[in-house]
Amino acid sequence: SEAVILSSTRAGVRTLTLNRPERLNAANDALLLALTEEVLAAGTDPGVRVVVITGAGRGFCAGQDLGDVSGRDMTFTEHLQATYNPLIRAIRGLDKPVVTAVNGVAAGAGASLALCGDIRLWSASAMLIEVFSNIALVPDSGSTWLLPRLVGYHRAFELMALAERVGAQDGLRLGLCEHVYPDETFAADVQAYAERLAARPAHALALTKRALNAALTGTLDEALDREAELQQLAGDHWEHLEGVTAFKEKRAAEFVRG
Ligand code: T3D
Repeated sequence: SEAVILSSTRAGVRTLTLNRPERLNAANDALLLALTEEVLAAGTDPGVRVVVITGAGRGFCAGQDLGDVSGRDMTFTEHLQATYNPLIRAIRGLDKPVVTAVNGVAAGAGASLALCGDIRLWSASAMLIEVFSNIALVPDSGSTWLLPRLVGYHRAFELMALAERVGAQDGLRLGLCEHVYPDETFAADVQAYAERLAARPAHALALTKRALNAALTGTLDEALDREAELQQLAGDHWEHLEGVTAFKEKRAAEFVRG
């Protein structure tokens, strides 16, 4: 049978495609474990500068495959700790930018996955639903942490309590995505965006991601100290010398080597 995660690489961009289109890419354990493994593998592959996560067919990810839950020999807690949580941690902890390219509906844990990218690109027909309350569950996979940081407590509660459907224009307005592209050109637009990101200084972006993620949970005082430490790592790296030299020579910096 075909792989539940497809992987391809072009111009430093590793694209991971959830591949259960007949189920709108609902996540079973095989898919979650394979995706986590692929994200971590992309992190250590020197040929990869940016990771894109997207879905095959008309959906992005419809969340937990509800056909897989009954008869499971794990508690909910055990299941989340074994599958979704390592995935979300792998993405946020990865030292490379992760773009979530939301090509269609993102529901439940699929919405959490859509939101946890460093850059979120939606197609015009993308839709996000905090669908958990429809089946009387609690939002998981990081949604309770991320969504209120994006839209505030009250809007987050409303979206979660009513499982309202957020379309692309509302997603843009609410800050759930950075850009919306037409369905017809979505894959090409995502690749072009990811290649722009891949041309940026990879080491500096890795430190930036680390600093931002830590800052979201800490104080200004801690952030100032962390910035001072990470700035040393950035400033000592060849990328910094290249950036400054290029500026002085009035040319574009070249951040891709080897
Ligand atoms: O550890 C744990 O297990 C807890 C973790 C929980 C994490 C979660 O994600 S809980 C939330 C689980 N997800 C849902 O409840 C979403 C269920 N799906 C929907 O509400 C709708 O499918 C959508 C709103 C996402 C899309 O609607 P629509 O009308 O565009 O498509 P559809 O016709 O409903 O779905 C197409 C097919 O995909 C259909 O199969 P069929 O009838 O053609 O054979 C449908 O059953 C299937 N599908 C969609 N979502 C799921 C699914 N099959 C299994 N699991 C799904 N989540």
